[in-house]
Amino acid sequence: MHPQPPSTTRRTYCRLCHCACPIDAEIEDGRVVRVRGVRENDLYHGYTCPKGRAYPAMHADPDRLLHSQKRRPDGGHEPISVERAMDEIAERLSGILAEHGPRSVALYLGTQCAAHPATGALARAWHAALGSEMYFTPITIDQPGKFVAQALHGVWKAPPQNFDRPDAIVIVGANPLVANHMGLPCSNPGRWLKEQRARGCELVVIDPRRTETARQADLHLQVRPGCDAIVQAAMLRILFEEGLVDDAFLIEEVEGVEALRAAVAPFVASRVAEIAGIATADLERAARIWGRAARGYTVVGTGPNMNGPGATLIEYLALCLTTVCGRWLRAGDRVLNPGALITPMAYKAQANPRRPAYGFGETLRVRGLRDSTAGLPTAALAEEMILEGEGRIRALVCVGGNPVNAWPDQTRTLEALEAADLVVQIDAKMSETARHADYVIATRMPFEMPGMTMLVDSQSTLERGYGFPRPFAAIAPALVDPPEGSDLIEDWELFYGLAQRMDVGLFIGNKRGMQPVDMQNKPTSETLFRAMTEGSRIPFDEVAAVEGGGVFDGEPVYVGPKDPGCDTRLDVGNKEMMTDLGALATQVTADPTEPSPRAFRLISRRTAEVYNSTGVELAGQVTGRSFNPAFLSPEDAAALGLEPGDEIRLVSDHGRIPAILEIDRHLRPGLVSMAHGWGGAPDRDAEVRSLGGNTNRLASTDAAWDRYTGIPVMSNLPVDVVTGGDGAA
Ligand SMILES: Nc1nc2c(c(=O)[nH]1)N[C@H]1C(S)=C(S)[C@@H](COP(=O)(O)OP(=O)(O)OC[C@H]3O[C@@H](n4cnc5c(=O)[nH]c(N)nc54)[C@H](O)[C@@H]3O)O[C@H]1N2
Ligand SMILES: Nc1nc2c(c(=O)[nH]1)N[C@H]1C(S)=C(S)[C@@H](COP(=O)(O)OP(=O)(O)OC[C@H]3O[C@@H](n4cnc5c(=O)[nH]c(N)nc54)[C@H](O)[C@@H]3O)O[C@H]1N2
Ligand code: SF4
Ligand SMILES: [Mo]
Repeated sequence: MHPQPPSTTRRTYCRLCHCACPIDAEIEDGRVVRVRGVRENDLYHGYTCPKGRAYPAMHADPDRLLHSQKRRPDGGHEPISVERAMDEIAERLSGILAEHGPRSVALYLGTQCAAHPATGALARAWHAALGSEMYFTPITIDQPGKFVAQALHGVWKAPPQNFDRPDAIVIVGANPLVANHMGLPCSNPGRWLKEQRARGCELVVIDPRRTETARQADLHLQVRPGCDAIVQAAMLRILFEEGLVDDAFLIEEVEGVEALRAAVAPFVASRVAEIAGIATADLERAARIWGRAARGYTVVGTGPNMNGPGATLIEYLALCLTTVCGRWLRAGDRVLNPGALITPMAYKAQANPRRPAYGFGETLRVRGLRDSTAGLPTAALAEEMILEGEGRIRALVCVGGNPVNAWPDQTRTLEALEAADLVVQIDAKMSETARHADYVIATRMPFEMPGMTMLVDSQSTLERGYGFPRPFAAIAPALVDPPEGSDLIEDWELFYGLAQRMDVGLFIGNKRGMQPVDMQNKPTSETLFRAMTEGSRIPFDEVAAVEGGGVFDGEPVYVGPKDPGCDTRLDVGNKEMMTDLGALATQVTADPTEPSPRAFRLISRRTAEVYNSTGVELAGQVTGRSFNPAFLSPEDAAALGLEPGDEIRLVSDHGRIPAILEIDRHLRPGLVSMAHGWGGAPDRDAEVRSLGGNTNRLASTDAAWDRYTGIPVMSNLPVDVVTGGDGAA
């Protein structure tokens, strides 16, 4: 299919994460053996990261799935041809639908289906054709507050100032120099940051750990976890008090200003600093850096979003910080990144009409949770699969996600997978979730499939502190064939195959319109990509012609003036948000210390060599460490008499896990910092030194959660560190 000389180099882009770094892939004997960044690319300047450089090894992993699998009655798996698997799955799903209705079939689209945008599109088209609303994504266990807060605050019809010449950047609980996600542009983040700081831009990082990003900051507030809302409220108070707000913008475009001013009044800097464990002068300085800058952006990452209750408020306050300083583009401003593969947008200097934020659509049977602008709460999905009775979810189809490792409350997730009538996992390896699935559909990996950057493109235009700084786009063909003797499909082909067998039609397209997918003659990835990019700002062929992708500025795009008579406004005084802030104010003025019998707080983090659970099995080859350490401060380790490499257990109110201790001198005492995505089910606890431990067994979905989005506490979780592990947790 792709005849190639024995050794060759081809330019493409990396698809492991959203950054889409251009790479030169060295191909030997039909396998990608090495990737290198593209130095001459003037956005990326040769940038790649450790996990991206390990991607060829992940493709070549001897444990990679080459055939789909079917579970045997004894719990093990045996190979099955993918066509046969699709026949059987379609038949079983049809039976479940006939007996229990569309709600009984849930779809979960995980993080590893973003590289090929047709996967999500066809999966959703198929699921919608079944009539089911039970559609879930990791968004609701990631940063769901972003979406709900935006709906409560209102959306400006033009981008934020973002990566265009910022003078101040405030990053709250994100570490973009490692995660390459929120906070710095997808490109060469370190180099970009240096350039901005050389221009005089100041970086403030708010994080309990002196992260790689914090070490580059002008000011690091090493806060106690869980203090982000009160810190931001104190910053807002200072901005109002010192006149560091954009009065003209507030008068013209914003409502709720007086409500916000009153709500932040109790958050006196000295008191908040005391609670957050930082210096008052530093907190004041952070507010002044932000308030005095001419331009800038602020973002909140996953850490604060995983605080559970109050997570939406944290995101809302970040929007308030943006809006009170008027950091949105105005009429006549150039939009540096108007997107490339998305349909052109008309930008205007005005607020969009507000839309419902949460509490609409489908009602779940647990905890009264409902849909929100972030989607149905994934943290309730396992319960929905277990809870008997009408409306129970009986089948789960899961693409490029790993519920057993990624969902909060691992024990309940395992119970849910056992309780289900049918679990179908689409994966490239025998992940923990695959081990518990009835069918595992083995897929091609990205170098064996075409790819397109459309999903990042569509998000980076309006988000704060996220995405490409300029309209970067890439479309790549498959580089190599799948391994010889394998029976692998592209993920979307499963949904096409099921739709054919279940006799339902599929539609694909974009904002401009949807078109039916040909169900007689199977389309190619390219046909699907073309349908999705029809009418895009930059034509498909223009992007596809540039190997490894490029920046497609096209015609310059400017923000237009406000519509005559438009009276929609942004809202910084949303009633519910002000009520939530009021509850925090009571804590600040009284004694805020929540008594916890547990000595430590477990906080979330990411490490450079893996992407959630993708790559954990090869981590040993990348870093020499095949587990996710539980990091403690040197002081705490010494006090407990522990040495690096010691096996410990972490115990929460909800569960216990084994872990291997490591020292992090950048960590605030009183904390355990540990990455998620690692470890196995409890039956593999003895393998902690080769698999790591799973932090999600410590998290409960129903002890405390954000009432808007359902996200439970996944960071700032009370735990004890118990010494003397014996392998079994
Ligand atoms: N290498 C690598 N890159 C990744 C991933 C990966 O697994 N590995 N995952 C990808 C995914 S899915 C996502 S969503 C993004 C996430 O991107 P980020 O949000 O940047 O993720 P982290 O690096 O975990 O940064 C979270 C930070 O929050 C801090 N933190 C924890 N609790 C609190 C708190 O209560 N308050 C404050 N202020 N800080 C807190 C932690 O110390 C940590 O430094 O990264 C993506 N990129
Ligand atoms: N405690 C705690 N829990 C968390 C987080 C946290 O910080 N702390 N972070 C949360 C966040 S931000 C997110 S986004 C979620 C992630 O949640 P998920 O998306 O459910 O988890 P991943 O580990 O990213 O799952 C990726 C799966 O894709 C498979 N895979 C790898 N390559 C391919 C491929 O080429 N094709 C296909 N089809 N599959 C492939 C992997 O083997 C793995 O099974 O986890 C959340 N869970
Ligand atoms: S940051 Fe790393 S994983 Fe992400 S696209 Fe670039 S090289 Fe690949
Ligand atoms: Mo995520």
